[in-house]
Amino acid sequence: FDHNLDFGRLVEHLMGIYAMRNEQPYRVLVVDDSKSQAFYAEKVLNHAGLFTRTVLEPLKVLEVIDSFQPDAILMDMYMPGCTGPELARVIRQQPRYDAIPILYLSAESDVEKQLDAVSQGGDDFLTKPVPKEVLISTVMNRCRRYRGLHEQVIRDGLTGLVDHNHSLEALNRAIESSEAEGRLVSFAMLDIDRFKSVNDTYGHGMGDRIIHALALFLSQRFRVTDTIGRYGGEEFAIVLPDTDEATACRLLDEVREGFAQVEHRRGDLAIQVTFSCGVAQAKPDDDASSLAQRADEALYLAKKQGRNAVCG
Ligand code: GH3
Ligand code: MG
Ligand code: MG
Ligand code: MG
Repeated sequence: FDHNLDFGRLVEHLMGIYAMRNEQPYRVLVVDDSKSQAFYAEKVLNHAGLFTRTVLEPLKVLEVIDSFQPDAILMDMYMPGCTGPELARVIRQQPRYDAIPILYLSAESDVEKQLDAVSQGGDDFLTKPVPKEVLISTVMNRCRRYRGLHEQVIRDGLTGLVDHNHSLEALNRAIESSEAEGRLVSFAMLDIDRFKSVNDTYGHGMGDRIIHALALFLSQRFRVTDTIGRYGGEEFAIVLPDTDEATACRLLDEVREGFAQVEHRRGDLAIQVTFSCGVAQAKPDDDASSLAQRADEALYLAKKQGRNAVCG
C-alpha cells in the first residue's frame, strides 16, 4: 500500500471536482491555540488546494470570519479563554453564520464529550490522529454543501444571477482590491427600455423570458471575473475589474447592439427589446454606493437621450 501515491491520487481527484465546477478554492478557517497543530492542518489542506487562514486567539474569530469569509471552520477543542463548543455558540449567535460548518479536530477521545461538542453547534468531530485523506475529504464535503446552500440563497431564481445585495458586495470587494493593488474597476447598470409596455402588450410570461434571455446573453459575453447581478426587476449590474470607463462603455455598447437584434419568439410573434446602460469608473474614495450612484446618473442620461444607448 503506497500511501503517498494514494494521497496524490486523492488530491488529483478533488482538484478535478474544482475544475469541473469552475469554482474558487474552498476557504477554511483554522482555530487553534497551538501554532504547530494549526500549521499541520494548514499544510494538509493547502496541499489539497484549499485556502486557509489560522486564528490562534479564539476571541478574534468573529473579526476574521467577516474578512476571510470561510466555507468551513476547523476548530480545536481546548484553548485558553474558551473551549471550542463555547466559541461555536458565539459564532452561531450571528444569524449569518448559523449555517457555516464547524468541524472539531482534537485528541479528545471521550465519546460523551465528543457528542456534547457536536450537539452544541458543531457538525463533525475528527479525532487525532486523523488520516490526511479523512481530514481533507470531510472538510471538502462540508465546504461543498455549504457553498451549494449559500449559492441558492444569494442567487435569483429566474436568472441564476446574484441578487442586488451581492452585486454591491462584489462591487465593494472589487473596489477594496483595486485600492490595495492600484487597479481599475468599472461598474455598469443596465435597464430594459419600456419594459412595462412589453408586459402590458405581450404578458408577464413573455417579460420573464426576456429577462432570462438578457441574463444569458450577458453571461456569455463577460469574463468569469466580471460579476453580473440582477440588480432589480428589469435591471442588471456588472462589476468589471481591471477595466476603465472607456473600455467598459465600448464593451457594453457592443452588447447593447447585439441584444437589440435578438428576436424573442412565441409562436408567430417575434419582438425585439433594447436596454439602456450607465457606466462609471471608480475614483479614489469611492465606495460601492457612490460609484453605483454615478452609474445610475449615467443610466438616467442614456434614458433621457432616447434609450437604447450607453452613457459614461
Ligand atoms: P424605462 O425605459 O424608463 O426603463 O421604462 P420601463 O417601462 O422599463 O420602466 P418602469 O420602471 O416604469 O417599469 C419596469 C417594469 O418592469 C415594471 C414591472 O412590471 C416590470 N418588471 C419588473 N420585474 C419584472 C419581472 O421579474 N418580470 C416581468 N415580466 N416584469 C418585471
Ligand atoms: Mg489546544
Ligand atoms: Mg427600471
Ligand atoms: Mg426599464
